Amino acid sequence: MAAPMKLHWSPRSPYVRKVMIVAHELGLADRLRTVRTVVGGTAPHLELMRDNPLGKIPTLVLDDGRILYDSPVICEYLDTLHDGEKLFPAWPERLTAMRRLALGDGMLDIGLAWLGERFRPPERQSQPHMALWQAKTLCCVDALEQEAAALAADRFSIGHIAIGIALAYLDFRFAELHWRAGHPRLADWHASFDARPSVQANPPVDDR
Ligand SMILES: N[C@@H](CCC(=O)N[C@@H](CS)C(=O)NCC(=O)O)C(=O)O
Repeated sequence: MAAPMKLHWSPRSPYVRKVMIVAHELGLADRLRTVRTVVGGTAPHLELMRDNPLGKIPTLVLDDGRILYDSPVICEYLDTLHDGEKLFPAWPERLTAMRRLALGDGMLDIGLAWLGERFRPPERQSQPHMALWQAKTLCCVDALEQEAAALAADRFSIGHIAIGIALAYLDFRFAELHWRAGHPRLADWHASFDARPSVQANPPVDDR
C-alpha cells in the first residue's frame, strides 16, 4: 500500500483547496492525512515553521521526511504519482496552463492581502490599496471573460483548477463584487467547474 502523506490543511485556505482538488482529480485523496493547521494573525506557528520556515499552508510532509511547499510545487509533485492524463501538460500546452495557474494564484494573493486589510481597524485601513486590489481583481475577471471560451474548450489542467478556485474565493470572501455580472461566459464556465465531484468534495468553509 502507498505511504500516506501529511498535509498541513485548513478548509478556509484556497491554496489548500487547490491541493485537495488536485488530489481528488488524480485519485490520491486517500493518501493525504490532513492535519488542521491554523495560520493567520501575528503569532508564529512554531510547529508548522519546523516543517516550513515560511509558516504557510499548504505544506506537505512525505513519509520519508521530505517536505514540499508551496501549492504549485505540491500539485506538480502529486501529478507525478499517477500514470493517467497529466494536470500539468507538456509543452506547448504547459505554457497556457502555467500562465493560468499564475493568474489564479495571483488573484488569491491579491484577495488575501485585501482581506487582511479589511480585518484591520477602519482608521488604519488603506483605502488606496483596497481600491487598487479591487481594480486588479475586476481587471482579472474581465480578462478571464475574454478567455472563457478557450477555458471551456481546452483540456482540463492545473490552470483551470487555479482559476476556478480564485473565482470561488471571490464568492467566499468578496460576494459583494458580484463578479458574474457582465461576465456571462465566465459564469457559465465556472458553473461547469463547480459541478465537478472534486470541487464539490472540497468546499471552502470558514470554521473560525
Ligand atoms: N504561495 C503560497 C501561498 C500560501 C499562503 O499564503 N497560505 C496562507 C493561508 S491561505 C497562509 O499560510 N498564511 C499564513 C501566513 O502567511 O503567515 C501557496 O501557493 O501555497
